[in-house]
Amino acid sequence: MGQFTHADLEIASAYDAYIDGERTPPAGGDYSDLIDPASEEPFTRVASCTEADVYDAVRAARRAFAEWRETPPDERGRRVYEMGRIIREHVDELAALESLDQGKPLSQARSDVESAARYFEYYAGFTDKLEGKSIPLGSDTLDFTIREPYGVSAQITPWNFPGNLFARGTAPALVAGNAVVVKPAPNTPLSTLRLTELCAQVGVPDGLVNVVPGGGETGAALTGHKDVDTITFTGSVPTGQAIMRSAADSITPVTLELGGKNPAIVFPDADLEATTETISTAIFTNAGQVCSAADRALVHESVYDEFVERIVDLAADYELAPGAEDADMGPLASEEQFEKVTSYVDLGQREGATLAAGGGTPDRPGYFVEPTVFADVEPGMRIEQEEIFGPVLCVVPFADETEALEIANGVDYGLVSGVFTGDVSRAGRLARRLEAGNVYVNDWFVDTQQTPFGGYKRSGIGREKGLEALESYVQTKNVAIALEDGGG
Ligand code: TXE
Repeated sequence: MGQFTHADLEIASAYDAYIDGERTPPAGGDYSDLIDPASEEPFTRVASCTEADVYDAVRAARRAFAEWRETPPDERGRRVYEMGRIIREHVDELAALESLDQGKPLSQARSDVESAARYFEYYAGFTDKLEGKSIPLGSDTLDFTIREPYGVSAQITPWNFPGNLFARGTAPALVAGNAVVVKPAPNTPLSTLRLTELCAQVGVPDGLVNVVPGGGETGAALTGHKDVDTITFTGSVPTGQAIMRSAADSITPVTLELGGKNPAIVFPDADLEATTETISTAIFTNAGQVCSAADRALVHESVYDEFVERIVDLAADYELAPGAEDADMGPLASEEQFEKVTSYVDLGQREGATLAAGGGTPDRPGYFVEPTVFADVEPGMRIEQEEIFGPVLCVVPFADETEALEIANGVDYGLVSGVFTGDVSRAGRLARRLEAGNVYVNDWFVDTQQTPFGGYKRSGIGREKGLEALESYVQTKNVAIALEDGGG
């Protein structure tokens, strides 16, 4: 039997919202086209939810929360673990769905879905370990803390890793005892809808996880809803700011993951062959649409020419094809993203950087952009400062460690960074001084379910993944009990 692919999917003519345990047509009756990014053709339609749908979803989540929070923790843990198991049983289908609307190669989609299952498996064991502590106030008071869920968690997810990021937020939210309403990105809702249906099949209250497909207005209706108790958002800085402003009205806590302009710093004592291979994967995976991509290679001037030569060769080897053909790289996820990335390719040339590889758009339908390398990039150029979110690497020379650090930290973002060197002291020194939530040394994408992930500076607030993520989904209550002197 060959690989399960797009052609094996049964695609419906339209997809509804998923509210209170049921596929639910949108109240306003509106659906929008979903576009296949590899052909630019519409292939189905999906509900455009309005405020009325968001209200129904939040109400259903509120009801489910009342039941879920009273479910014994060990039982909740078993249900969440089951979600991981059922996702693994449907990896082929989920991967094909995500590859279809997002555009990524099938095997990359598969690995993302497996990692989604792992979030449920990883967090499931924590339902009965969210312990409080007792605080000694003296013999006349018994004082202790309880960790309690917030209630309804709103999850606004983007289109680069739709299913994976659904799991990254939903699993810890449920484990902490919350119910969830998800608003997926408008162009990539299919894997989220299917994942939600699967998660509902493991014996949990109806309405525990709901999905309201739609665009920014649907998202704003959700994040501005007075009955939403906590918000988790992954996306752009301006939308993160808008969400934070609206959350300020109701003092709703927010976790924001807002992208980056991540530096990979390469010293002369690094293994250049391994380093260039790692950096090419780190910028070209998922066509560069990764918040933790290696956007900027800062390379010591003594190995600069060799670095550029090697990375240009690697970029030229990438094979581009629709996700179903499972080549190295698929198309970008949308026309908007295609316009954005190609305009930055033009801008880089206008700013005076050297286009050393790629830059073109293959003569075929689909939002394909070649793996692109800009050399001679100077600190302060817009292509060096702004998130392009595509397969575009900027290579910047530096003279010494101090200059490298200055360039690395000289952007508004601070998500991840990397140091490539054979000198462990240098790596340790830089790891302390880099303004980023994650530092990789001689490697990239070394984030797992267990490791906290999030941004310094404008890259965000709070942490996803690891035990730290649970902090976004529990609040602490302190209980002080006056003890009467019983005598005796
Ligand atoms: O982002 P938006 P877009 C960056 C990346 C990309 C750029 C634009 O640079 O090129 O953002 O992408 C929902 N209230 N990242 O336009 O607008 C929206 O429907 C509530 C980095 O997709 O931030 C979608 O579900 N929700 C990134 C989600 O927010 C709103 C991942 C993201 O959309 C809303 C994606 C509103 N007012 C893009 N407006 C990362 N950090 O990995 C929109 N949305």
